[in-house]
Amino acid sequence: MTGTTAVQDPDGTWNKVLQTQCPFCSVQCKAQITMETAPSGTVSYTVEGLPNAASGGRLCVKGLNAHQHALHTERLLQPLMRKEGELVPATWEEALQAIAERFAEGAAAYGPDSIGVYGGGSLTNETAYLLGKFARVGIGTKYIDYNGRFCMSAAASAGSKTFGIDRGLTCRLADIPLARCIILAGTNIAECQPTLMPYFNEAKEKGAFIIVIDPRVTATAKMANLHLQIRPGTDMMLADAMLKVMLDEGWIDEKFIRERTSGYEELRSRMQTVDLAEAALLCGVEEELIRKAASVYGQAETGIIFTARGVEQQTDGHLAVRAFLNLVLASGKIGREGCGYGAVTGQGNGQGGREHGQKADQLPGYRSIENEADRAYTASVWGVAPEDIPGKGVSAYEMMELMHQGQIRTLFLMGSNPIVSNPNVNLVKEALEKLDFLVVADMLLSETARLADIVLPVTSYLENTGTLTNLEGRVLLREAALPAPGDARQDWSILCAIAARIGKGKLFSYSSSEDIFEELRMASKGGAADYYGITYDRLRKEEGIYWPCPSTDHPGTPFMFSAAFAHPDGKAVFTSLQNPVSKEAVSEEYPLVLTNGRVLAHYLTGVQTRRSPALAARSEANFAEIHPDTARRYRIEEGQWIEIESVWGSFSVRSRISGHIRRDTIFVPMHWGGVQNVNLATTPALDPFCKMPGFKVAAVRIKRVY
Ligand SMILES: Nc1nc2c(c(=O)[nH]1)N[C@H]1C(S)=C(S)[C@@H](COP(=O)(O)OP(=O)(O)OC[C@H]3O[C@@H](n4cnc5c(=O)[nH]c(N)nc54)[C@H](O)[C@@H]3O)O[C@H]1N2
Ligand SMILES: Nc1nc2c(c(=O)[nH]1)N[C@H]1C(S)=C(S)[C@@H](COP(=O)(O)OP(=O)(O)OC[C@H]3O[C@@H](n4cnc5c(=O)[nH]c(N)nc54)[C@H](O)[C@@H]3O)O[C@H]1N2
Ligand code: SF4
Ligand SMILES: [Mo]
Repeated sequence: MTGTTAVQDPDGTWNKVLQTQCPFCSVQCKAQITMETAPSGTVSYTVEGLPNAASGGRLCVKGLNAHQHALHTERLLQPLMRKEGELVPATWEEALQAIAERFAEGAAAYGPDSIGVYGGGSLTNETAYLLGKFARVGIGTKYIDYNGRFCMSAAASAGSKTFGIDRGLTCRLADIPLARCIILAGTNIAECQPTLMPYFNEAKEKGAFIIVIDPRVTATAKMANLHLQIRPGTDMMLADAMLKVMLDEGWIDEKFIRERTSGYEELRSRMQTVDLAEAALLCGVEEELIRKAASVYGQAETGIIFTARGVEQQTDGHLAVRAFLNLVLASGKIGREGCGYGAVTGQGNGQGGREHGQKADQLPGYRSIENEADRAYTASVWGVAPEDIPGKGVSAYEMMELMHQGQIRTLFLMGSNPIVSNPNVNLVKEALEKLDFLVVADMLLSETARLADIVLPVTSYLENTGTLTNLEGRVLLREAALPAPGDARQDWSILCAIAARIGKGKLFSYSSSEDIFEELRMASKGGAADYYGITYDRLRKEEGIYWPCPSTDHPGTPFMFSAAFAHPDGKAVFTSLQNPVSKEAVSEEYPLVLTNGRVLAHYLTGVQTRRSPALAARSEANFAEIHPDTARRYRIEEGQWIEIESVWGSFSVRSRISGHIRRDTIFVPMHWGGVQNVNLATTPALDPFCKMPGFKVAAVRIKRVY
């Protein structure tokens, strides 16, 4: 029944089979939900995976229970407006009118740049595209950015600089079992993309050597042949040390370096300054193990390196990824079967969400807002003058700083919960509270929505149609399976309705998400992320198409760089840069390193998964993973409340004592807000190249709470 929306049977019961796609991580597994109404009137839901190229029909526990939040009684069914301090139900008419008036007042008093727009990587390509257009030529503000800044910016910028294009996986998932050596650096695939595990298990069965780099013995590390239990924040040094060994031993591909890369000589001379023993000491990993990793990867015939947020959410995230890409290039392990690099994308549309204009400096199709030709092309598609498109804005966290300083006074937020997910939450909370006017579009009352002046109810994954691009770069169509509940509306239609009220209706007159996609195709045509050849009809028939896809008879591009890289000279670029920013260092006062991440059953700030009873039951509350020796030193017992404090702030969670973590490190999941929010203690320092916050390293002290 793909393509149609289920409706209730005439007798008021539901007996339907819905075809959909999991709303959570970047694998984007396809699923089928069977709804059956019992004689008592209770509707039951049975969820199964549907065959698809990425997950092969598998679903993880989140996918199996995703419908529970979408069908939750707390779903927002009508707009809410703040009256006398309380959020109370309102009509769309009232809400839209108030938004139009307040936007107009704000723009008249302080200029359009006093209005900020903040998006997310869960939004469909159509909505992400439209949100960028809405900010630039609907409102006329330069201030738009999105939560992918915290997720993809280090790897995306590293891929663009190195290869000339940013697509998460340069090869196919099917190349994983063909690799003889796999490096998983700061990625916990077993919990974060669980349905991909069979690819790695198959590789292992075929004799691949798997190296995991993580401060913890994660479920992913358990499958490793070699686990480098690194001190958080030192990945760049580790990759450099591996490269040093590879150069010294001659485990490099000189022909590949000569023909397909540039920048090698500078890198070679910088490598002379790398001291292996010193690097081993700083990384907290034995020198012998670094040599072993370099020897296996350097000498393997094929190999793939994956990085994710452990390496990337650092103040040197951009260069740390590039240090791993130096290894890929030096050994010539890219552009051929069983080889490549993968930045393991996070959110459902983490890949597509970073291509079509939600980023502060970006226009659709990965065009640049600072390039004259790109501006002129986008303007021609939008039917505006190039000078009507504002210049580049600032990154997500910097927008919070501008709110705090009173420069951004109104915020339109769609698809994010920044009061939990930004670093240095104490400042972010103050920033959001200082706003003159906050509008939040969400399906549930998130922690941030609770602060809003207006909350707009949106459709969930079960009820909206649009495309999402998974971690492979494969564009997938997810069609609405149920009608919108109550007065909830599609994200894109909300943007059109506001645009109409602020006098920009002509630029936003779409009747369906397909209509928007047709414009996106044109807007991306000829850009780095070229979707021109992709149509809804093709997506229905072909079950997904890899971009770039420049014409309707082009098959799409599953595998990249076999002949050339995307820079004008066709070469990939080594880096020999050093980061000017130093990391938060431990001291006598703050002696431990706090890092953070995810658990299997929850998704991001938990707004959705904490409302799913089956998922909430698996992980009820937040915790701090702490080594038994460290716990003993602070007289902390299992399950005890502890306070964790950095110079930025403190939070409280229960202890979970485990020998699976380094003695100098504490790990806390990011899925909880309020007093349990790890971001109360994370640093606002940003990577100078990509503005990624240094989430994964904070110097802290801990104490038991009596
Ligand atoms: N279950 C679940 N799955 C998810 C999500 C979720 O919230 N829950 N979110 C999705 C999203 S948006 C994203 S971005 C991805 C994230 O996917 P991942 O990046 O895999 O997830 P994290 O747990 O943040 O970090 C990965 C690992 O990095 C380690 N780490 C911490 N500091 C360092 C360090 O300095 N160096 C190294 N090498 N490792 C370090 C952590 O111990 C952790 O095991 O997952 C996606 N999938
Ligand atoms: N300390 C620490 N902080 C982190 C991270 C970390 O590893 N450590 N990871 C960072 C990363 S990688 C990410 S991706 C961010 C994510 O952090 P957030 O941007 O806060 O992401 P979510 O928790 O998914 O919040 C999404 C909100 O949008 C709503 N939503 C979901 N789908 C839709 C939709 O289609 N339309 C609309 N309008 N709303 C929708 C949800 O109900 C939810 O309230 O967190 C970052 N913060
Ligand atoms: S969370 Fe990811 S791996 Fe799990 S079912 Fe959803 S898309 Fe698949
Ligand atoms: Mo993410």
